[in-house]
Amino acid sequence: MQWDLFCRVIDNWGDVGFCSRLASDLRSRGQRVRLWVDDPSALGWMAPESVGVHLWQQLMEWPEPGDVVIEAFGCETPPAFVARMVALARPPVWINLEYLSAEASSLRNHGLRSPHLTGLDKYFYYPGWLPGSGGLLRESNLELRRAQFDAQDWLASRELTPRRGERLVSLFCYPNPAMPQLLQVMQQHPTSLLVTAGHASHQVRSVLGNRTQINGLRVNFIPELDQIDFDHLLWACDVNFVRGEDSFVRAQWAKRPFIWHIYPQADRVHEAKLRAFHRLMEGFSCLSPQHLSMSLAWNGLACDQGGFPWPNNDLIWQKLQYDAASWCNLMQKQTDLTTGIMNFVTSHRPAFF
Ligand code: TRH
Repeated sequence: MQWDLFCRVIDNWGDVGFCSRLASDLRSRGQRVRLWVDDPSALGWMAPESVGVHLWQQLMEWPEPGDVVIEAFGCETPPAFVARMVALARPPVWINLEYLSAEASSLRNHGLRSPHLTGLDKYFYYPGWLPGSGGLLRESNLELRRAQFDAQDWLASRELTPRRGERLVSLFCYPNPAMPQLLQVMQQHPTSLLVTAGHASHQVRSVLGNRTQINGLRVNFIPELDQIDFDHLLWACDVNFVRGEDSFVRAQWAKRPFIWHIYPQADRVHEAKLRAFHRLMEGFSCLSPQHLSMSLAWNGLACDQGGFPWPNNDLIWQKLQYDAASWCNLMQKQTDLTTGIMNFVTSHRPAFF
């Protein structure tokens, strides 16, 4: 089938990062995909191999719509394209692919039909963790790739091999007021910190200045990685700080303890989202108190304003590792998003498969 996937870059890298992953996953399953993006610049380093990317401009001649149209994150399909959809004898399946959330409303609204004023139907598709949700992006070969990955080689080739006794931590985040506390506590526990490009490195530099080693903390600034290598980074580290949506999901597939910096929204909407995710993990007995304390502290939601609650005990870290692996194993059993969306399209236009 021919898919048209629309993506507007609101900010940061997640919108286009997620869409490009979805497009290539669909392609790997034999689908044809046109990815329409208003700002594809980040793909240059994030997904240099990506094909079928088209610049979405204000005024343009649209081709005939394909069999499926997806507007990612409510980005409104361009009206001129919708007009072409309406004119087709057999209009495409039209999907509004929403943000990921563990809130109950996502599960309730998943798959709902929304009649559009043109007479077409649009369907809400909500990614998620539970059966009955739209699933999470997970390529069919992901587990095999991860199993075959040699972390020691990968780290050595980048001169990032940790020293004996060091905990290897990756850091990807938004501007975060808890940064000084985190860097402070890491000085007390042997840590090799791999800081990603962008906000994380700007902040670490502003706290530490030119220093890259203070007491037990060693810092390496790493360049922008493509998405394949970003996975490698997450698989190689003992603990991953991630943010937004896409890196958050990738960290869950890494089977390593992760701390999520949720995208901050007005009126603390993000707090409800974060707590809903905590409840979900708790429901599967995969959330230890230490994970919860770190998550709340990192997201500015802890009542205790003391130091960062970094566990200082190896047994606790073993438990965090066990939880992360159990969580991944459980979630891997769920239907992935690409399969889910293809099934969804099948059931809404049965004649196509
Ligand atoms: O960049 P993000 O914050 O993106 C999004 C958007 O801001 C979006 O508008 C918002 O609604 C959403 O967050 C919640 O975080 P995310 O989603 O983790 O996307 C980051 C992408 O960048 C992800 O695809 C991984 C990729 N990446 C690399 O490929 N290489 C790198 O070196 C780094 C640091 C990231």
